[in-house]
Amino acid sequence: MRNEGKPVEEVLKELEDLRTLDMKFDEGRIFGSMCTQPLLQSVKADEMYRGANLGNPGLNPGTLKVEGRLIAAMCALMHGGEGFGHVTTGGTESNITALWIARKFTKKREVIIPKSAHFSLCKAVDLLGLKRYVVDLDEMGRADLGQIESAMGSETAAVVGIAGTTELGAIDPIPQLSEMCGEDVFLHVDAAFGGFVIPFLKKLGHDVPDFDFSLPNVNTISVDPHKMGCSTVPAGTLLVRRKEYIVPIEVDSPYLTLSRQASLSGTRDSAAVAAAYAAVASLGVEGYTEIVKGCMDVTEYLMKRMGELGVEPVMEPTMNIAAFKVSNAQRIVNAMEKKGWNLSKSRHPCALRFVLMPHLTVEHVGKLMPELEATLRELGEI
Ligand code: 0PR
Repeated sequence: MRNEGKPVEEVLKELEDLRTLDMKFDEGRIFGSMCTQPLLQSVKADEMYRGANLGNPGLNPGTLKVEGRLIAAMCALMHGGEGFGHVTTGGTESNITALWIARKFTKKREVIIPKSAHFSLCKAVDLLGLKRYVVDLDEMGRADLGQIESAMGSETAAVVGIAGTTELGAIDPIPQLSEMCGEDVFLHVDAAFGGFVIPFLKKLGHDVPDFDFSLPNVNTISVDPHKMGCSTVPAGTLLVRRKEYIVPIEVDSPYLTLSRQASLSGTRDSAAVAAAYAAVASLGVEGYTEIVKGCMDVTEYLMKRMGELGVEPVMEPTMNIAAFKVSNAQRIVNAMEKKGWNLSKSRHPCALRFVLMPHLTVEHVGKLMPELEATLRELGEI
């Protein structure tokens, strides 16, 4: 730190200049992110609640009520009755907390995780000293049930199912996992992405499996408002079926206004909590269904355009994530980056991946395609 501070205007100008280096969602060039342009009402709510701290809720009873309303709305969406849980910084913190609960609650240490799992679950396994069994995927990118069954034993603490995998948007067979786990094995569903997609795909008449608390043995679910919830970063939710699951991870926080604390974070960003509530309360099921419909239309359009180039999809997309068979996805991603486009790749299988988030339109895909086609030709992919 400098001894003498700079004039505020100078610092703000410096920040403004650096910000111009960042890609912006509304420019329509980001096709590889699971975040999106936050809704205006979320941005406003974010500003309104900046500085409030849910780590010390006694000082912020209003903010605490907002969190309660958000969790109640999320639990209702997940068919969770009264519903419990809290807001986290995102899927990573929710996944770590869920496996922490599972370890404490079952007093066991083995977890079964599909190969498609987000790397946050590797962090969770490492931090919590768990033993991990990784199971393969079927041709639709879903966890192999046979392998899960064989891996399950008397020391299994938890099975993780993914409802909307990061790379392909696949949905694991959660109804079957719920049956297999019964009451003894903890079932955590990572719906960080899919939690704000699958319920609305259902409304649109898509044939998608159940994945939430409507299944009797789903214990915890993570769903992120800062992904398809269209709210500001950082906001995830960890939803739990029963309040008693939280008790084993609570610690005494005697010098705060609330004597017990269950969240991994201490001081907690509250602006994003209000922002998430603003999104959820104002959009409702109808609003999100419209958004998901828009994303699926854009996905379909991309599928059509890629089909015209003769590039095959890895599978028919289940949600607004599409992946295509190419021989070297990384080279394409790098070449497109030089041209100012953000694409991404998937590992299982290695493919060119697109996430068609709400900031993208058919027109954006239309602008992308000639440059992508040229790149694919330059690299000998087509
Ligand atoms: N679970 C799933 C299924 C996820 O896809 C992700 C993140 C997480 C958990 C972890 O969530 P947080 O990153 O909120 O802790 N998936 C994206 C990824 O790592 C996150 C992302 C978002 C990446 C925006 C890039 C980006 O621009 O690919």
